[in-house]
Order: sequence, then structure tokens, then C-alpha cells
Amino acid sequence: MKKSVFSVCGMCSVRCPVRVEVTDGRITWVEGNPYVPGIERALCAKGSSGVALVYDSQRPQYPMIRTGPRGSGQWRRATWDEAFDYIAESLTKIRDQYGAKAIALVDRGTGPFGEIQRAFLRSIGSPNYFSHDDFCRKNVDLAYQSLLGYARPEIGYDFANTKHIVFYGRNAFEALAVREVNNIIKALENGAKLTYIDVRVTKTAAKATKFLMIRPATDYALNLALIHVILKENLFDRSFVDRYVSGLSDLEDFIKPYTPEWAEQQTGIPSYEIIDLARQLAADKPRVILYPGWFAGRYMDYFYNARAIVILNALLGSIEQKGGLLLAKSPKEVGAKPLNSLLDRIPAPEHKRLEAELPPGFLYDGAGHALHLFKTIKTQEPYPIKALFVVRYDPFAGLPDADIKELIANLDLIVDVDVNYSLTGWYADVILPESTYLERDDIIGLQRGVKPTLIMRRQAIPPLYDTKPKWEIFVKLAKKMGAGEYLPYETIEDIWNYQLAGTGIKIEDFDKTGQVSLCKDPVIWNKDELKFKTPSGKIEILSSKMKERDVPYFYPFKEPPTPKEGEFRLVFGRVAVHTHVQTHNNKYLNEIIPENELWINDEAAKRLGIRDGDFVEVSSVDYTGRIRAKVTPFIHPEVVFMYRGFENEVPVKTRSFGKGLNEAKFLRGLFDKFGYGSHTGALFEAFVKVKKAF
Ligand SMILES: Nc1nc2c(c(=O)[nH]1)N[C@H]1C(S)=C(S)[C@@H](COP(=O)(O)OP(=O)(O)OC[C@H]3O[C@@H](n4cnc5c(=O)[nH]c(N)nc54)[C@H](O)[C@@H]3O)O[C@H]1N2
Ligand SMILES: Nc1nc2c(c(=O)[nH]1)N[C@H]1C(S)=C(S)[C@@H](COP(=O)(O)OP(=O)(O)OC[C@H]3O[C@@H](n4cnc5c(=O)[nH]c(N)nc54)[C@H](O)[C@@H]3O)O[C@H]1N2
Ligand code: SF4
Ligand SMILES: [Mo]
Repeated sequence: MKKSVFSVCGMCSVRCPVRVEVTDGRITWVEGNPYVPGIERALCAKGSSGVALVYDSQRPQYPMIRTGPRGSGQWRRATWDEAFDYIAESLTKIRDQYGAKAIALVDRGTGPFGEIQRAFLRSIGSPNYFSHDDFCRKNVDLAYQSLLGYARPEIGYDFANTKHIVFYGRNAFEALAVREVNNIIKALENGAKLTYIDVRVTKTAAKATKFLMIRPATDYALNLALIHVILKENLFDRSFVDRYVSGLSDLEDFIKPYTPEWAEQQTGIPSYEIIDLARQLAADKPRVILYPGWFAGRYMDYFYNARAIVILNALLGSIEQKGGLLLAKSPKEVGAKPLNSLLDRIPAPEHKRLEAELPPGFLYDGAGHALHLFKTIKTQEPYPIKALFVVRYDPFAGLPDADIKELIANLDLIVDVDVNYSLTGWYADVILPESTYLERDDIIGLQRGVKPTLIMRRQAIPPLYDTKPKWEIFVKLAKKMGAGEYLPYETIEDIWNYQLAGTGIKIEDFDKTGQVSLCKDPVIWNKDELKFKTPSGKIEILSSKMKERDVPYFYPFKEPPTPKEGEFRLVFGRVAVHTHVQTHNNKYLNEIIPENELWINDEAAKRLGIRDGDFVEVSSVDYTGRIRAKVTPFIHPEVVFMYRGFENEVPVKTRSFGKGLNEAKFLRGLFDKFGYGSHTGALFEAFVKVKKAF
């Protein structure tokens, strides 16, 4: 018997809508949801390999409780009830001794399905929720919040209708989101320009109309010079700026010394290219998109860099503009009633998040700074954190200074909720295996945008092993903790019905296409009537939010250090067929790319006697690894590059165990580097030595 199920892909955090075919109880086909514009059956390689995750026996199949030392791989099988009792007993002890705030939860993100774990944490009284965003999009988030009052997920990019896209290391054709790539291709086919700026020639560079090789860590200098030219030559959208932007004269004063000639010295990009780009953008305005980055937790000044890029968009009038940046509309703003939040039933925690106890000078929001969380675990300051829940996130595989032993010594309890054996799980006390995305239902999520849409992940097949969906894990744990009244659900339908109550939408409404849009057509506001979500309603260059937290409005560019001979700045990034650290053991994807290599500039390699394909030794202050060199002219001589997330350290994942190198091993020292003004992780601020291996 054949059935078709509409659901949501779970192979990365983009969450493309999918249609799944099940024949006689087995998944036989997965494709992009044919009803969704921009998707139309398309999936990426990872999405198509989801089936290999489901049918992989090298994943946790039942709850496990540690029996040997942490990380030893000694476990016993437990029933769910036993595992829940074990956790509840330990949490209660910690709460009694240190208070609920000593319990923290860190997860992959504040995405549409994450409310359930936050509801659990709140139900037991802790304020200390953290997302991974600190190492990802947080600079962009805070930049948008400081200027527009909107967060990053509330900003959409109308690629399909744009005239000019500027990407700074936004390698959209490899670090991909299916709908976005399709729309970018559409724009290019329609004659749009794509200016791509990177320290190496990526697949996106190959598709760009203009590629500019930049000296690492100098994007901010380039953007300051672009602002300089646009202001000096009066290239900005005066009516938009007059109406909506405050603080322009302070910006004009600050920007004076940052001429294109100065920027050429910093970036290596000729000044005429910078001037030309500014003029082209002015000619193409307002249908331009200067994309402030996705993974923007890279360099120390990237919060200010992201602000400079948002300011450029504002100067060019591309905000709430067809072919530019589009503001997400809330359900209320499109005349719909929002979903009921699971959090609304639960009183706010008595204490504040741990960042509130630290001296000001940096911004933070409700998703917190994971860097501060891990620092607090290490130092137990400003107060002890004794229990850590980790959900759909593998910090131990990616953290800078991943001296796991040092960190975990201070934790009385580590619980990992994952579909795979993550490194974090391997060092945890309890592994709670979640059913894979094709085996489970999730809470209903809101996909924000100009046409806000409700999305539903639905079970295609029942779980193959003794695993549970996340909603059930957290509802049951809340009950064990005596907080059942706050999460009073028995089935997923109970949750869906609660979420949908009063919206006029029913569960069956998702049957037809898997989604329910809250309005018929995209809503784009009249540009004469915009109101930003800042206290003044304007785009605030002199941000009220920054003033409140004692964060300077402007940051002068500081020239990055030049590496010594034989040393390089280590940069890394995504490859199209893998997701971060989680897919390298996937049977299909592992076959395509089983390990990474080290990109190194040909001239630099020559000086070190390294030829293409040679093994090289890469060393940081405390770690040395071996990897094959890819010698190429298509990378800046100051950096070496590798694809992220290889060198899996969990022996039961046999296909990927020990293959390639994990860039995180080389990030010693970054634990103490907090991005200026934002306190985000700055992952590209580490240097390595490279030499030929014998
Ligand atoms: N060293 C280093 N650190 C980085 C980065 C880097 O490039 N290098 N990049 C940063 C960025 S931008 C990001 S986004 C993060 C990403 O880093 P992570 O979030 O750690 O990476 P992922 O591989 O996406 O997945 C994390 C875990 O989620 C699990 N998982 C997958 N699907 C499910 C599911 O359905 N349920 C549950 N419960 N678990 C699931 C996976 O098995 C994996 O163990 O890392 C950041 N940190
Ligand atoms: N296939 C795949 N796609 C993904 C993901 C995945 O894991 N796999 N993850 C998703 C996530 S969570 C994220 S955050 C995004 C990340 O999306 P991107 O940020 O587009 O992806 P990265 O591969 O991290 O790109 C980093 C790029 O920055 C370049 N770079 C390094 N230093 C500099 C510099 O100083 N200036 C400039 N201009 N460029 C520099 C690097 O060479 C590299 O090409 O990808 C998303 N899409
Ligand atoms: S980009 Fe690929 S892996 Fe990510 S959600 Fe879409 S199809 Fe799945
Ligand atoms: Mo990310």
C-alpha cells in the first residue's frame, strides 16, 4: 500500500517542505513539496539522503545511562521511565541546592519547533535557555535589532526580483537553502548582478558576475568605504533616508577617514572597484540586496560589520522593497490570530538569565550567548550551572577550546537529546534518542515572512526503534518534575489543538499541502507608511538598545595581524553534501565526500615545499593533525581553508570515525574572544602552522 505524507525536511535547519512516499510501511521516496513555490519537488543531496538516516542502525536506539567514566562509551540500556526518573532525581537535587537557574538548556536554535524544550525549561523555573546562534547568526540578529528593531528571522530577501546581490562569504550555492538558491538562479537568469566577495573562489564565486578576493577579516573596512563613497557622492536614497534614518550626521562624521584608497590598503581590493561597486549599487537601487551574512560569528568586528551592511541597505532604500529586504509580517499584521504559545501557560522564571548578572557593554537577547554559558560552566561565575540539557546541537564537536573534560567536571548532569550519537552525547550521562524527523510529529511552527505560514512536521512511518518525539520527551519530563500542569498534553493532537485554538484553523487543514498560509498574498507595506520596531519608529544608527546596554554606536576599524611565514589564519565552511557535524556518517553522503582537505595558496605552498595532494601537518598551540593539501591559486595566501565538521570521534559511527580533520581542534584561545559589542564567538580568529608531513 502506498501513502503520501506532507512534512518538513530535518536534514539541516532550513526546513524545506517535503512530500514523503511510503510503500508498505517503508519510505520509498522523498521530494520537495510540489505545492510550494521555489521548491517544486527540489531537494538537496542531504534532504534526499534522509532515508539513510532513518534506516541506519548506527544511531541510538533506546535511552542509555552512563555506567563508566564520561566519554568512555560505557552505557546501559534503560527504559524511558528509568531514564526520566534518573534525570528528575538529579535535577531535583540540583534545584534544591543551587536553585532552578543552575539548570541550563542549549539547543540548535530558536526555530519553529523549539518552543517545546523552552516550555519544559520554564516549567521547572529556569531562565537559562541558550541557542547555538552565538556561533552563527547572532551578530546579524543583533545588528538588525539595534537598527530596525526586527530580528534576523524577521527579515526576508526578495532574491527573485532583485537587480544586484552582494554576498560577503555567503556561499549560497554550497551552504545552501533550496528555495533561496532557486530564487538566486532566477534573478541571474533575469540579468541581475551578483557581486561575490570571499577569501577563496567558491562555487558561488564561479556563478557571480563579479568576484572580489578580499584580505581576510577586512570586510568591515570595505563596507565602511562603501558607506563613505555613497555619502560623499550623494548616491543614497534621500527620500527614504530623510524619512526613516536617524543619526546620519554622526555616521557622516565617523565615516570621513574611511576612503576607498584607505580600504584598498586594508582589503587588497582596488579603490576603483570599491567606487564602481558603490555607483553600480546606487544605479540599481532600491532593488539591491547587500546580504549581511548567515554564519556571521566569524571575526571580532562582525557585529559592527553586520551593522554597516544593514546601514548600506538603508542608505540605498532597499528595505521593504520588491527586489530588496522584506520585513516579516506577524499573524496580527496580516489579520490572523497567532498560534497560542506553549510558554503562555507557564509563569516567567523568578531569576534573570546569567548575562544579566554580567557587566554591560554587550547586547544579548532571549536566545542568549552560548559562549557565556560555556564560560559560566567552566568558571561557575556569576553563579553555578550544574545541569546541562543539550538538544539537537553538538557543541562538544565544534566549540573552540573544546577541552571537554575541563567543562564537564563542573556539571552534575548532562542530558543529550539527539537522533545520532553526537560527541556531546558520547560525553553525556543520559542519551535520550529522539525519533528521526521522518518518524515523528512536531509541534506546529510559524514560518515568518511576507506571507506568514504555519508548517507541520508529520510522521511518515512509526519509529523503527525505542525512540520518542521531542514533544513527548519534554512533556513526560515536566510531569516527572511535578510541573505537569504547565504542559498538560497526552498526545500531539492535544498540543496542536491548543496551539490552533481560536485561529479558525483545524488540524485537517494541513492535509492537503502540509502548510496553511495566514494570508492569501504576500503583504508588502507602502513605503510611505513604514514604522520600525525601535523606540523612535525609525532606523536608529544611534541605537537606543545599544545606549541602554552601554555599547558604543561606532567601532573604528582595526587592522588584522599578518600571519608569520608558515602560519595561516584558519577559515572553514560548508560543503553542499554535508550538514555541519551530523551527516558525515550518513551512508550515501559519506560515499560522496568521506573526508576534507586543506586548501592552501599555491605560492605559499611552494615556499613550504608542499605539492597538491601531499599530506601536511596542521598545528595549533596544543593540537597537530594530518590532512591532504589542495594546492590552488584560488585562495588568499594568508588563509588555509577546510570543510567543517569531519574527524568524528565517536567510534560506533564506523563510516566516518577519525576521517579528515575537525577544525574545532585548532581553535584554542577563542574561548576568551568575545565579539565587540555583541559577545558572539569569533571563530575565524585563530592561526595555525602548516608544514609538509613526512
Ligand atoms: N568549529 C565550528 N563550530 C561552529 C561552526 C563551524 O563552522 N565550526 N558553525 C557554527 C554554526 S553556523 C552552526 S549553525 C552550528 C551548528 O552546529 P551543530 O548544531 O552542532 O551541528 P549539526 O550538525 O547541525 O547538528 C547538531 C546535532 O543535531 C543532531 N540532530 C539532527 N537532527 C536532529 C533531530 O531531528 N532531533 C534531535 N534531537 N537532534 C538532531 C545531529 O545528530 C547533531 O548531533 O555550529 C556553529 N559552531
Ligand atoms: N550544505 C550545507 N548548507 C548549509 C549548512 C550546512 O551545514 N551544509 N548550514 C547552514 C548554516 S547553519 C549556516 S550558518 C549557513 C552558512 O552559510 P555561509 O556563511 O554562506 O557558509 P560558509 O560555508 O560558512 O561560508 C563561509 C565563507 O566565508 C569565507 N570567508 C572566510 N573569511 C572571510 C572573510 O574575511 N571575508 C569574506 N568575505 N569571506 C570570508 C570562506 O572562505 C567561506 O567561503 O549555511 C547553511 N547552509
Ligand atoms: S536545504 Fe536540503 S537538507 Fe536542508 S532542509 Fe532543505 S532539502 Fe533538507
Ligand atoms: Mo549556522
